[in-house]
Amino acid sequence: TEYTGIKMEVAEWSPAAKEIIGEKVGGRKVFLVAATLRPETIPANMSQRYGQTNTFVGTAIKYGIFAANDKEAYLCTLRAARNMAFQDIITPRGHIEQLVEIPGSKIVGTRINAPYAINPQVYVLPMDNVLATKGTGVVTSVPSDSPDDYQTLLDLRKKPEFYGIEPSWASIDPVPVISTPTYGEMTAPAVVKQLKIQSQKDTKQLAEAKEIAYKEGFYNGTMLIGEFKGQSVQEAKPKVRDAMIKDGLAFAYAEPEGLVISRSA
Ligand code: ZZB
Repeated sequence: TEYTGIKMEVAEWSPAAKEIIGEKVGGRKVFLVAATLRPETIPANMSQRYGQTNTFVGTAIKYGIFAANDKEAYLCTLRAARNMAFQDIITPRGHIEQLVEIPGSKIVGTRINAPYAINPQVYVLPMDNVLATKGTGVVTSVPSDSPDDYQTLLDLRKKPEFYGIEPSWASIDPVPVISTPTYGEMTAPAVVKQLKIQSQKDTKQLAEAKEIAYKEGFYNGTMLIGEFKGQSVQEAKPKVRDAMIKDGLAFAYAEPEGLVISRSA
């Protein structure tokens, strides 16, 4: 599977994370790295990143902060860091240096850097259905186009105390990025409604919703925003990806096929 790894610089750690991390990352900048198959939903340049309203981690998942080089460190699962070390993302090749081990539950409440015009304060929030065995274990949230992200955002807003978050952390509304003929400018909310999905626990229906949203976005979607506004998703997708990679905001991240376990499996 060919993902795009999205780099999101930490602006301020949660108090719990701060305590664990201390001085252990040295002078390195730390980035959460999210793996996505839909880079076109978060078109970014140096000053803006559209679509993203927050980032998700799994509270029961163990993460690490790994030195990428002398200046940067990446927060992801150990499994992902190992893969990165064989793709020249983490150097030297094949070698990983874990600076910190940290449970997902402690990362919640961390704020990521958003020098973006639209969403200035983007928080790390908990999601039940994050798989430790896929991608980096960090998921960038695009509730306009991802049914899982949209439903999780609704759950968090309904029960912030239960999920251990401040209501304000989940206050950013979905931002329209792609329009589709069948579902309009908010594909994920429309599909969630159509399938009568009630919570994150409706995993079967969510898998179906994801399938629908993927297909509709890819084959019939048009970009509403950013440099490639007006173009079809099929056309814009590789261009958005290449532009973000060129600007140093993302990198190509692949996973060996046999090791990928899909969430719907
Ligand atoms: C942003 C985004 C925007 C995504 C969207 C999807 C959609 P798949 O197809 O099952 O391989 N993801 C990545 N890693 C994980 C993980 N460890 N656990 C759970 N979910 C994860 O799923 C790949 C997508 O699932 C990725 O692309 C990521 O969310 C999430 F508008 O990134 B995506 C219709 C989907 N729309």
